[in-house]
Amino acid sequence: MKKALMYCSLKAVFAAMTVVMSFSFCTENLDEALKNADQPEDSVHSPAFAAKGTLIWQDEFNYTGAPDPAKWNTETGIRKNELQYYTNRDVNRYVSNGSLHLIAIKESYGGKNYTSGKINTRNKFTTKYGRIEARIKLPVFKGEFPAFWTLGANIGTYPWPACGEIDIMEQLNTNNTIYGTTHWDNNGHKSSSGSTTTTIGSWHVYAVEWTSASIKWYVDSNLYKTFNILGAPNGTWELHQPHYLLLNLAVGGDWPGFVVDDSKLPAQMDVDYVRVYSMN
Ligand SMILES: [Ca+2]
Repeated sequence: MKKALMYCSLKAVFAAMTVVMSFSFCTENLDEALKNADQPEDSVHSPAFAAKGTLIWQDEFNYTGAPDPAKWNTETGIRKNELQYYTNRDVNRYVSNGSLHLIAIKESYGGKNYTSGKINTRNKFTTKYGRIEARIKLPVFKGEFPAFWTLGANIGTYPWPACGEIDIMEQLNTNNTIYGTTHWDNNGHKSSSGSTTTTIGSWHVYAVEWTSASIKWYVDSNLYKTFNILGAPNGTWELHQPHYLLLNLAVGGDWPGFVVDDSKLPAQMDVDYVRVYSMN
């Protein structure tokens, strides 16, 4: 048993070394590509990561109109303690010029003073494990609370947090801090979180690499948090179940607070693509 463990650890070390080496090899090209990509271009790929597995799902947003209904649902209505009303109108979520736009607007609607966009892949795409990535340009205004995240597909049977949640990217107000978090249930709500900083108003690839052993959070090639889930320690079984994807731009809430810089609205979160690669 010990020998097997040691072998596994060595294997992990070698795997980690390979990952680090391939990242440093490709980072320069990727950074260069990102630097030259103020406008979203679908020719901008992430070769450092594509080699890690098979592309199993994607939306490159190479069309015009509502988010592809074969891939996405639009969520509508209010969310607890947030200031926006999510609508299914084009003004709040629209695809054009190679990107999805989630747009926060200052307007009275459904009893709220703001509207915005939120989409998900529930009942259309789920994945258990994989590299889940999106290239995103965040808005920069006080009151913003954008997120790229997952929820357990069994949420209908196992209400949050027992369904599990992986927050690939969350950010608050005009802060340069990016948060990566997972939530689960273990006789009550549990969570584990990490953070890093980046230039939020520029394009970045936000990703998790989720395997049966761990969840790793990245901004571009910067690995900033690793969470062990091997053997589902501390009741993390929900992190070994299929999850669906979500993207939204919230305005205000318990976490970002309730002060909004209306002078910056409308403001939009742009998403060049969402791609999912198998990890095995
Ligand atoms: Ca695109």
